[in-house]
Amino acid sequence: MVELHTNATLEKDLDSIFTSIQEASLKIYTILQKSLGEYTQNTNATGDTQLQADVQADLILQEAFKNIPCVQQICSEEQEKSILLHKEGLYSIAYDPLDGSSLMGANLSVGSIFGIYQGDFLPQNLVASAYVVYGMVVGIGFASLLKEGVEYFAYDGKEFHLQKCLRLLEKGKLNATGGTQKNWDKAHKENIESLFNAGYRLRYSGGMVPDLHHILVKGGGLFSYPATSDAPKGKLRMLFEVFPFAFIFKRAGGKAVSIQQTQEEKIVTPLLTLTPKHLHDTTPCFFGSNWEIDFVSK
Ligand code: AHM
Ligand code: MG
Repeated sequence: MVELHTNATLEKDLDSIFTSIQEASLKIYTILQKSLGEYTQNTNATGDTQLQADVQADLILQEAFKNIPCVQQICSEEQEKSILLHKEGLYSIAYDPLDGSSLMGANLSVGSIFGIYQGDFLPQNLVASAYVVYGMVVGIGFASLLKEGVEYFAYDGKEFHLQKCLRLLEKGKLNATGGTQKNWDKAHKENIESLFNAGYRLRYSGGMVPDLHHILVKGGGLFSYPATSDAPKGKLRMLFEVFPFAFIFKRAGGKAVSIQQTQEEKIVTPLLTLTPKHLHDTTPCFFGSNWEIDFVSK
């Protein structure tokens, strides 16, 4: 259980972390504007070939968090192990420096994702999460235990301005369907098909950050990255992608679950109750407004 420090301390600490994320996001955006999505010869801990921009974004964020004394440790999708920064610090930050970077060559939006934990990297310890969308503008979604909803800020060329507080309706209209369709199980196929039959529209760019941001901005829908026959534990990583967005969807008034379908039963688990065994563990994941998550959980 998280023993919450006084709200004033948490507010001050989150403020300095959030300011660093804002500053770092602008540096990363400068790199993206000059990049054509060039690959390096290296692979990361999951075996993905890294782009030059993945490596540069990771270094920018490492440097940014080094300057914040309350950050004890960080771990990045691009690093095999966590890195100790300040022994006396209270927070652990897990981040994906450039999610969806393989889309850069197609000039599609990409993002950064941050989970801010008070204590160790366990979902129950999350006190805040943030995502950055690098699109036509740099936009940042931020949620914490201090406020309801998800604050969305956009950069106007000089500074970040609060645009709106994102909250989900009970039910939406968008359906973002991840994973290779021929490898979905029968139950998942049927659920996705019935949503389309009920009038849901496909919205899937292949970038988790813009796809989930789209659902948050439009007020609801479903994003699914299920277990598939080739990836029974899904693709998306708990610490860097899944937990931060599960926290965000919860703060926005929605739900986030993992679903495992065996021949006998369907096991539905709230994402924020899972325990990763390794930093890079993955899980099937479903994010959405309440109606859609209840529908796929039946
Ligand atoms: P990455 O961290 O290697 O960029 O992969 C994560 C991305 C997510 O942004 C997106 O939701 C997913 O991979 C798309 O995968 P797929 O192409 O299998 O649908
Ligand atoms: Mg990623």
